Amino acid sequence: MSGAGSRGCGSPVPQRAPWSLVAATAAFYLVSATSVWTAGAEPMSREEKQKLGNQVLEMFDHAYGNYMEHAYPADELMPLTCRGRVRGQEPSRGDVDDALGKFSLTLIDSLDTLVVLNKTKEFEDAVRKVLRDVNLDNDVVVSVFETNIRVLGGLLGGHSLAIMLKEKGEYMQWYNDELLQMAKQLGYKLLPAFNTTSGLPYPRINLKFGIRKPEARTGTETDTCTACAGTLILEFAALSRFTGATIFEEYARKALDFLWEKRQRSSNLVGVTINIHTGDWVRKDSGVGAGIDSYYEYLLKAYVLLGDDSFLERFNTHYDAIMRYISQPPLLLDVHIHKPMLNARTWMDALLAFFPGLQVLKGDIRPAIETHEMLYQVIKKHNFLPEAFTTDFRVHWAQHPLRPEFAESTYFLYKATGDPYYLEVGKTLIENLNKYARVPCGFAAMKDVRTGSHEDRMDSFFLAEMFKYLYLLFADKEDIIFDIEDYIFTTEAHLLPLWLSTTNQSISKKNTKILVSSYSSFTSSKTSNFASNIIFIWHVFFSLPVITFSREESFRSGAKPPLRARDFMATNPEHLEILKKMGVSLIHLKDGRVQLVQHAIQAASSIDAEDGLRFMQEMIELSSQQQKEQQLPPRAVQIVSHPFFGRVVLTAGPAQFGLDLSKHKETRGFVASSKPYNGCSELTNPEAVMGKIALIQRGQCMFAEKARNIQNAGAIGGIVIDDNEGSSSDTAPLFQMAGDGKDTDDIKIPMLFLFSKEGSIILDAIREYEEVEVLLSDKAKDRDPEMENEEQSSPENDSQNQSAEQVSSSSQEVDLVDQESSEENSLNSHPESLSSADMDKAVSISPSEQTSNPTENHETTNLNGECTDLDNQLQEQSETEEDSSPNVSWGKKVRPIDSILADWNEDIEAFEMMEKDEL
Ligand code: DMJ
Repeated sequence: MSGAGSRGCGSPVPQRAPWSLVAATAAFYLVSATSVWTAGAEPMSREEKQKLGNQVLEMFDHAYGNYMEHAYPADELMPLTCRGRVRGQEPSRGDVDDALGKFSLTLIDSLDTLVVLNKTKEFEDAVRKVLRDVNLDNDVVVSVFETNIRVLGGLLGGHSLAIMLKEKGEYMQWYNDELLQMAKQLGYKLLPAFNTTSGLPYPRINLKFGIRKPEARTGTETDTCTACAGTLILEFAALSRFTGATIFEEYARKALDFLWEKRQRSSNLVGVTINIHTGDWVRKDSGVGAGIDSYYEYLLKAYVLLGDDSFLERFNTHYDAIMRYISQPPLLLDVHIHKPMLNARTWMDALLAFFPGLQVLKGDIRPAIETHEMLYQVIKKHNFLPEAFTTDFRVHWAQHPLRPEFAESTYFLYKATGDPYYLEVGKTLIENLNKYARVPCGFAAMKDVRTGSHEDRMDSFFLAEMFKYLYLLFADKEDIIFDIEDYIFTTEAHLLPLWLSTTNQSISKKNTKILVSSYSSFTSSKTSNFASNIIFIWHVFFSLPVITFSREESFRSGAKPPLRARDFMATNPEHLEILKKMGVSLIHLKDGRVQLVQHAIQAASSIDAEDGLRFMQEMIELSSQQQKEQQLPPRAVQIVSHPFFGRVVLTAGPAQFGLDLSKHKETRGFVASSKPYNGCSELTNPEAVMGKIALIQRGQCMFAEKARNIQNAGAIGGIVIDDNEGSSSDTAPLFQMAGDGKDTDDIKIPMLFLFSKEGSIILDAIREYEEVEVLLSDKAKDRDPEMENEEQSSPENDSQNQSAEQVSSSSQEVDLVDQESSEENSLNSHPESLSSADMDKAVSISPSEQTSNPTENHETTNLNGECTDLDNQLQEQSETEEDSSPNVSWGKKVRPIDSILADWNEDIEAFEMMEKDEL
């Protein structure tokens, strides 16, 4: 179909436009989007729509079926390891895990999707399972916001459709409001969170113990995000109106009233984070994405559902402010609530993609079209919407946890305009999901949209929202067994019946007004520093008062420590002894890195303490020098053999030596474990690794030594697997393997590093399938599904049997695509990420890798604003869709290395600027 192409917004915002040009390009964009809208796209046939609808059904079955088979009753499916994510049994991911309450989250979140997708029988089964298996009384601390939108909303959506089905007379005849009773039980469990003077809820609650009791392990928080406090009214009001228990709606209204009172009075904007006790804005940046998004959504939808004009008035006031300050069509850029004419940052986050959908609900279609189109350009460039992206559409945060917001807006825009263009957009979303996110056991979030690597997570909202919106997009009225127009979508796409507006209306009159003037203003806390997410490898604590020399003088005298940093080996007992004498202690971190801490007071003498300081200084210098020398982006290990067929992509750390995968084509081969497994001596099984990619365990000797040993045995590449059990790139910052301080030019094969969890995916695959073939590259390669069979029988696959002599030429390192020197390609070093003193010297990598998913959870405080120098950021780039897309067929197409490196450079720059930023 020509629809998608006909939109004609190929480069809406010139990639290299300096900031001053953005307004001009935005104007161009407006004209472009509008003219195409009126032109329209070719209509899509009923058959094509049905085909796409069926595809959505099949995809849902794949996601839901794998969850039910391999994960249930766990909260979520881990699609790479094909098992359930049980909180406490997996390494903590921080705030993201607060959505998991050991209450079969994905099942509850999927309930009403089953009905929308016409899976009534499955819905009936699912409801029975919820009633039979789900316990809401677990001793677990959960996010109030997430529990409300996903679990309370899921139960209410399930209840709404259960009673609809029951009334129809065929299904659910046995149903007697059991889901509603569960919802009520959960509602009461959440109520203690509102026990604050402001009425704003605590961000977290213990399902069993509530808030304050010592056993609760929560209740000391002071801040929450605006969306966290302002996204309760739909579920709470529905609960009140369904049950007659008015307290829920009252509490949610009170929180909303408070937020309204606290809006910045001159700009009418709200900040991202608020102090739940004082009402002071903690973060004063303001946008329509992470941290605020669904607050606005719920004001408008509360008006729709509850028919209370005050909500509409508030929404309209905010909306005017948004359109005045934040909307810079087609962009939506955060501003400061007190200085709304000043942008707070130059990037946008993925959550704001819901906004065009909300604009449709408001009836403001034109800006909705423009912003949606802008977002679609970003998606066309990166296949998915990265968690954050710059005004010139580069990646700012590279993850994509299969968020549904863009599909949501696409659906609403299609409903509003009837323009078949949006069907084509939906088709692209389906294709991309199948092409890049589908794995044998479900759909995996993208860890990095640039490399195409996966994360072992499939969030419940993917089932609650994505499939609903995609299915509805292609469905005709007769494809759905009820009238969707009778319902409103919550922020999690749960369905609440509009007839609730005429139930228990008296509640709306009991509006509790908060006297905000009585709250004294406290000194507002400083914006939390983004850099605090970074794990500092070296911590140096100087206890200068106990020693008698002047540090500066001493260093100036040029004295050398008895042990030079460059010579230090953590396995050398003599070195450890010297360290001890100097008051330097070694702390082995869980993820395998080592922290060096110096307490001068613990040194044997003041001279030793002085030496210790010099040693630490040298270490810091050495490490930052190493950082400067080389900062490489992460690499990908893609499993290409049956049954993975390239669908599982693992995030790997690069090496500062050996074949540079960013300059050469990928290396492909079968894997074999080396013996000894640590690869620290001559291999005793050279015949097993010859022509293959050797698996070696981390530890015992230098990375370079391992590389030499496997290379000598004829391996065409190596994968070092972390020996720290449970380590994972989901939870630990990736690093690059440093050389051994000597010349490593003799190492010709590519070497990559995998954390233990990713490594065990390969090891498990070997156990199960024996022959496992992988591709080592800088970016996962697309795979045409039809090629799967061909691939298996391809003579190319015989390459793994190549002899040792053939290794360097046959490891597919042909087509040197980038001749730039590594100096030109190397990225700026990152000041916080310093090198490890582990035996295998490791250097931290990529700030974006270290960025915990900041937009994931509304309670996060990671989204600091920044004012990057756009002239620097908008570097040379001529990115056509073609050359920036990872749609690289197997080993044929030249990779867009410039684009990848530019993206990485931008990450580093943005990251560094973020630290400087203070709002
Ligand atoms: C969903 O859980 C909800 O839509 C929420 O409002 C924010 N976004 C996530 C999915 O991205």
